[in-house]
Amino acid sequence: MDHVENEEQPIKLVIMGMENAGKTTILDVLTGKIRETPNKPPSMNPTKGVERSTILFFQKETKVWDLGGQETYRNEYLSNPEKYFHTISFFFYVVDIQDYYRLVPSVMYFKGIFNLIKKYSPDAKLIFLFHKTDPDYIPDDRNLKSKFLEKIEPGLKLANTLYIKYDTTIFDIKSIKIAFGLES
Ligand SMILES: Nc1nc2c(ncn2[C@@H]2O[C@H](COP(=O)(O)OP(=O)(O)OP(=O)(O)O)[C@@H](O)[C@H]2O)c(=O)[nH]1
Ligand SMILES: [Mg+2]
Repeated sequence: MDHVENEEQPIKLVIMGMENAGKTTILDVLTGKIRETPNKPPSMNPTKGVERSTILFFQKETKVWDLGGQETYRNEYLSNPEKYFHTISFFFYVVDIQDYYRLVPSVMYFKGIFNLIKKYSPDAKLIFLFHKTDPDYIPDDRNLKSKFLEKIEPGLKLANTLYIKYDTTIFDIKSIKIAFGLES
């Protein structure tokens, strides 16, 4: 009986990353607010704290927590982890591959979060979205995706944690749908 009840609990999916990384834009594709590939980046407002929505994720009703990434909010999540990091099934971490300035803070933020996920939701699946991989973006010698992975991989290995990664961009909404299993 307990087992059946557990299965009926709604799934919790959390999406985090630095401010301006593109989290809410990504979710707008999944909730159908953005239906077609735009020709310029959509105008967005920073998310204030946590915004919750519901999506179908692998045919299951899933509660999505979009955790706004501005500094005040980041500090709040890390200071009160028991409010945010419990019972997570899927954890998406978004990295803006065009944002050189925020790469190191993003690595630090992820490391802090990762320890808390290990503590509060050790079975959560970990997915990285290397976002703003726009078709016309030329990475030059500052390949932020490999720099980010280089910095976090040792910690993941040490904790025996596997992960999945996707390149995504709002200029190809299929890339976002693929990352969330809506298209193949
Ligand atoms: N070039 C480019 N810009 C994007 C892409 N996705 C989102 N943006 C832009 O990035 C900016 C920030 O997007 P948001 O979705 O608000 O970012 P966020 O991660 O939710 O930010 P917070 O709510 O502050 O944590 C907006 O101007 C978007 O239009 C993308 O794939 N490529
Ligand atoms: Mg947002």
